[in-house]
Amino acid sequence: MSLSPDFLRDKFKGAILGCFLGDAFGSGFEGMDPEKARFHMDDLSKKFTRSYTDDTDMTLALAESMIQSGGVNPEDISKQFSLTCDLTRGYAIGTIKAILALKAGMKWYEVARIVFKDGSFGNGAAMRVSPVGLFYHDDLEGLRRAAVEQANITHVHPLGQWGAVMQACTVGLAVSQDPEEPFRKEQMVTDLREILWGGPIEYVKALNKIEEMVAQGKKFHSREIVQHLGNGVEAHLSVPSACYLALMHRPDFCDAIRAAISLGGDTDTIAGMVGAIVGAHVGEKKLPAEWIEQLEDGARGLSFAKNLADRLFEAWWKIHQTS
Ligand code: AR6
Ligand code: MG
Repeated sequence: MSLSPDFLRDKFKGAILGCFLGDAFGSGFEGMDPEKARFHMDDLSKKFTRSYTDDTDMTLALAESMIQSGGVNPEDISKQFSLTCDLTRGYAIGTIKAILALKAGMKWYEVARIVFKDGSFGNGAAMRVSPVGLFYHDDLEGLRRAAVEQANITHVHPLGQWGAVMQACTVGLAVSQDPEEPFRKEQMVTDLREILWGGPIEYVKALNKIEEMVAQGKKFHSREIVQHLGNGVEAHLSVPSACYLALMHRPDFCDAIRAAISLGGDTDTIAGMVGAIVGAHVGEKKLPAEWIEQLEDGARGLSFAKNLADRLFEAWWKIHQTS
């Protein structure tokens, strides 16, 4: 498969804006149960300015660092986190404490066990990882390494690390696919299984379940998806759900985000991860314009995010043109 540079650029923008959209549209539903989330689904058609939360905040910071470093460099990412992360945007305690410690001058490899001695298994390292999926989409081994390296700053627990690997890999596979060509969900599951080989049993079990659900061919009810794959802040109880939903609902972006929100629970993060995957698949041009125009702008808002995605593509292209 060979995609034109213009289409790849569009896919980079699709993933970053897809994450922004899922996060901003999903954040009003956080903590609801699936019934309540579905009951409030009409809120998605109301028009107002939609703000982003920590999911987008960290994604942008990671992308910015990767542009400067030409890839993942934990020391530089940490500097970027301490410089630009806005801790008023819905961050959870493990990541807040880690970033506060970075701001206070601690080294990047010293902060990940401040709150949880065995490290965090939250989905914070997965929710921000789409720039890694984009940048390493043509090198899945490099992608796995980079996903873990960026996770290690805040999430050294294997479940937190491998959740980042699974999400980055799904984004990477989505970038590589031409949406005009037939989409083989089963192949995607096989590729994920390969990259997650050697990881925690929780992800193997989740992939088995996804495979079983995909084979049944039907769209499962949100309550059943929650029961089988989860809707929590834990990486292993949210990343598999996001991957499954993106697989089942692409290429319809709005449909995929609605399905993510209807799970309830960690709606902003699950919708953000779904948005990044589907956006990477279809590209920016296929994202809903009437949703994009509601996104917060300003210093680090919509225009900034678009420009950043463009620059991330340029950084990737620079390396690939000369190699
Ligand atoms: N032991 C017990 N509970 C844990 C552990 C552990 N080792 N690790 C995580 N948790 P955190 P994040 C639970 O705080 O991953 C935002 O809303 C614990 O309840 O490391 O960045 C985002 O939008 C902990 O507070 O932060 C995402 O939804 C929680 O998991 C989410 O938070 C999250 O882990 C990202 O959170
Ligand atoms: Mg969240």
